[in-house]
Amino acid sequence: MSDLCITAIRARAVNVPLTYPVRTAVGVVDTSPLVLFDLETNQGIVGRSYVFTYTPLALKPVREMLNALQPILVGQEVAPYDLEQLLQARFRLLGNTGVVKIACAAIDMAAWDALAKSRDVPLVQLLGGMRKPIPAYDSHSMDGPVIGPQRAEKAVSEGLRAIKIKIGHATVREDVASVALIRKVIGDDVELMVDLNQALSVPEAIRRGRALEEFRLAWLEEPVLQENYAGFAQLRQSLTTPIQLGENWFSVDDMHKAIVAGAADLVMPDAMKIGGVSGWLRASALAATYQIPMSAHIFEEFSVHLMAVTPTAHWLEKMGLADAVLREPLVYVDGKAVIPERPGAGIEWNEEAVERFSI
Ligand code: SMN
Ligand code: MG
Repeated sequence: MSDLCITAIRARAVNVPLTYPVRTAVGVVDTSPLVLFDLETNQGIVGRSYVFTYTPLALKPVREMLNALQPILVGQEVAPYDLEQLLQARFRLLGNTGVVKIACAAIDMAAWDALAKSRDVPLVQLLGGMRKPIPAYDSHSMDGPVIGPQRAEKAVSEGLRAIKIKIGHATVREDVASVALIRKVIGDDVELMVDLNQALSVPEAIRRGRALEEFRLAWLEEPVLQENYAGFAQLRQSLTTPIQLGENWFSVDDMHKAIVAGAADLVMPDAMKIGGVSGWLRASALAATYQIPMSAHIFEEFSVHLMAVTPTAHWLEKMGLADAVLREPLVYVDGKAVIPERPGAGIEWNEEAVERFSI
């Protein structure tokens, strides 16, 4: 019987400024809305995680969803598997998706963090892996012809060996111009991915994909609505550039349905939406079964540990959405993320910044 038990939880909502807004084909994410979650235990160990709500409109609902779970969580053992089963059963009628799933993922990540801290080891070690460098790509946006090249040049000068940009402009000409410009800046030895954030119809995605074949892209990410698995499968038949999706799967079941529908050359679950550490581990087993390369979507502080125990690990996404409220943001050397030696995932809040950005 583990003697590590939950004594309290704390959920704080912050709206963090971003050096670069995340400009996507379907909207701009101007700030980084985060709910910071602390899981306090009877041993004085505090599990920490954060969730990203994409829009400040969802900050209070997610924070209140987490706070509402305090009566259920206090007294429970810090056993991530059993906590997940308890919460899944509790929300079976409402549905384990959306705000509920996001809140449960925050709890799962914080529980695994606390468990690793109670063993005084980095999360990767608790999961049976070793600290190793994890290849990362720098994630940019629809940054335009001036900022785009500047960001790309800076990233390459810092050692990144892969860059993602967002496209999905009004015309194929603009998309081609945008990709051509960055390919020219980074050269042929740096990988280039593009993210269309679900903006196109299938016929238009085929047109764009064909127009972009010459640039040897590492992947086309979410070219069409992420639920349109048949459309993804059609794109895979029509194009040679690998098709990537996964950040919007709210369960491993969604991932399995996409794979079975032939939608994915590559997969990139989101550590929050897929269900935290527990959900990620099941997703990584599924990707391994089908031998599909598996990348991470944002949440780099947990994902860096998880990628080290992912059999088909591909790329980590470097985006720094929480850097402003972290005491020690993730470190990257020669284009690879360094898994911290600190116990757990390594997340500690910069309390002055948390205070400053609290809503
Ligand atoms: C993305 C990430 C974070 C906010 C909005 C969009 C994007 C990605 O889909 O894959 O980086
Ligand atoms: Mg994306």
